[in-house]
Amino acid sequence: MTDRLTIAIQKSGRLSKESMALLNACGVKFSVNEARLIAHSTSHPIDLLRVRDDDIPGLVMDGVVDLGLVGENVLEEARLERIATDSVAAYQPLRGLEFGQCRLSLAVPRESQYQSLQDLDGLRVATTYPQLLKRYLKDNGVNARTVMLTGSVEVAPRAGLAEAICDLVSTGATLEANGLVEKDVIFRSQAQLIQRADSLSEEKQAMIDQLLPRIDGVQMARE
Ligand code: PRT
Ligand code: ZN
Repeated sequence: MTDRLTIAIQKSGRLSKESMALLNACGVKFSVNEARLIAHSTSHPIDLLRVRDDDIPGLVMDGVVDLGLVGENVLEEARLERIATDSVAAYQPLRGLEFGQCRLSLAVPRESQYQSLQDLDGLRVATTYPQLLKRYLKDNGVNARTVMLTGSVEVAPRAGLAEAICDLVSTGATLEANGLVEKDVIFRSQAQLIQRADSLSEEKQAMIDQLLPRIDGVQMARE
């Protein structure tokens, strides 16, 4: 039996289309059945595992899949969370991919008196990225409380849950629509290709070594 390379990508969301397009452009073809978790490549001994983006770092770090394609924001949050809970947090970064760009920023209501980060002392900040936020606050000596929300972070100030938020921003339209103003950028992100930390079979590693220059070629052609 051939040793099949497994790659985890986001099933449906902002990274899905471009993740599939990148693999396709590298000559790795798939026929995806939307209802299925696994898609077998029709051109290579490669299987795609289509999951929620939040599951991708853990699948790679636990060695359940060989490669993963995920946003650096989700990856770094998961790494910090795993370190905090004494779990295995290692992976090999392979390539920064030129899609999924966004920034994790602190934002406050338009009418807020906010002038500098220190003004958050004693206040509450709502976020989906508690680890990245806590690291930033700690590095800057700010004593704010983190309020963890899994979604709709931008409504937290209006709902009276927090005085500030820390959320992903790309165009800024969501902040604007919710009467919020972006203040500090705490983390810049794009999609990244990662590999599990332990070594793979020669066959699998050879496939990755063949894939990487193709990815570089595709990215160069897009510039
Ligand atoms: O279901 P699953 O868990 O897989 O998906 P998800 O809903 O968690 O993630 P998804 O598909 O929304 O985003 C996947 C990844 O795309 C993120 O982890 C980022 O790496 C990247 N990305 C790039 C973004 C954005 N841009 C982005 N703008 N992720 C989210 N947003 C959201 C943001 O949270 C805010 O609500 O878009 C809104 C802001 O956008 P603007 O343009 O109004 O500023
Ligand atoms: Zn997610």
